[in-house]
Amino acid sequence: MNRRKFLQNTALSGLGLSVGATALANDLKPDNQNMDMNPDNYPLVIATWHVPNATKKAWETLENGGSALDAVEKGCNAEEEDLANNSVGYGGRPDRDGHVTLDACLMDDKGNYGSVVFMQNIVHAISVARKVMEETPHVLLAGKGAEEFAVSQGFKRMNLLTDSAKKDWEEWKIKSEYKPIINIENHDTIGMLAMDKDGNLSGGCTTSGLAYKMHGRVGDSPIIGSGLFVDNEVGAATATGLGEEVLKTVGSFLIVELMRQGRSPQQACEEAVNRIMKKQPNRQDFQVGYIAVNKKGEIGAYSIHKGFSYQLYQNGKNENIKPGFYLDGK
Ligand code: SD4
Repeated sequence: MNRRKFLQNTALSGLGLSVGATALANDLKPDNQNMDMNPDNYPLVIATWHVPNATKKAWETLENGGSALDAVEKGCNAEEEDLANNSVGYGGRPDRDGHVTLDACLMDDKGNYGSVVFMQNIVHAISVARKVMEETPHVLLAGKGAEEFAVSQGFKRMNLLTDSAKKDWEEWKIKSEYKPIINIENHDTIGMLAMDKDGNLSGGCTTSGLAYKMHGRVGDSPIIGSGLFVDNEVGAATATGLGEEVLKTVGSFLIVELMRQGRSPQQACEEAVNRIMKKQPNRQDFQVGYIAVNKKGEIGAYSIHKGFSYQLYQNGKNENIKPGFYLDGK
């Protein structure tokens, strides 16, 4: 190559580079530039599954002047103390050894995060997570340490294994079939996102995890970026379903980052489910569901299977909605 050609090529590839860099910068640009806020859409509360009491509690908290963080905490508390909910708090199904172990986290509009994992004997795991966030220099406490911290903060110990959950577990033990496959139709880990009247976002997620899991197993729900992620400049997302699959794809963070790059909440939720299914083309025996909201107060939701629903409290209406799902028509 003669010197002239070399210089020409270098100039061209330099040009290519700078054009490429500009395109990349544009691609990565938004945060919430171009994302006009739309006060008609908020305040709002959205949560995984059919949880009208929880969204009502959260909505009332906002109406009474509480923050979005207060709203998700109070909303999630409602499910934690609900005996009819077998996937959260009191009444939650135990692990294979008969222990109810809880995972929970929350995240506020300033990017603060608090979490407890594998905690026993304290019903309001999400409130303990909030104490971790606000009262300690840490973000995540586990097991006995989380329980002892909770007691030091005034939480009362109690046996979370109800008679009916114990009976189900004893029946399960007869066969002890351990398949960590989540029931597709009926589980109700609560992931909740709230937007206050000024458009500020917070989120929370609380669960007793998979029924009859191995003792010590922790799922996606309390892990930042997997079960929950909030970025007040962009939006928020939360997950339910088989936590192992959400963890492997860092689903909630992925959704928020896709929204940052300009995707709608719906497109972002669909892409997060697609990423899971792409890696598991031969497996359809588990459920994952996502919900998301962006700074405009637009909503997205998507799951693998039929059966997932979400609860939306917006403009004074508390509705349960069934979103689209990946296996529709497949
Ligand atoms: C977990 N994601 O521990 C949770 C379970 C769940 O409704 O969502 N259940 O894997």
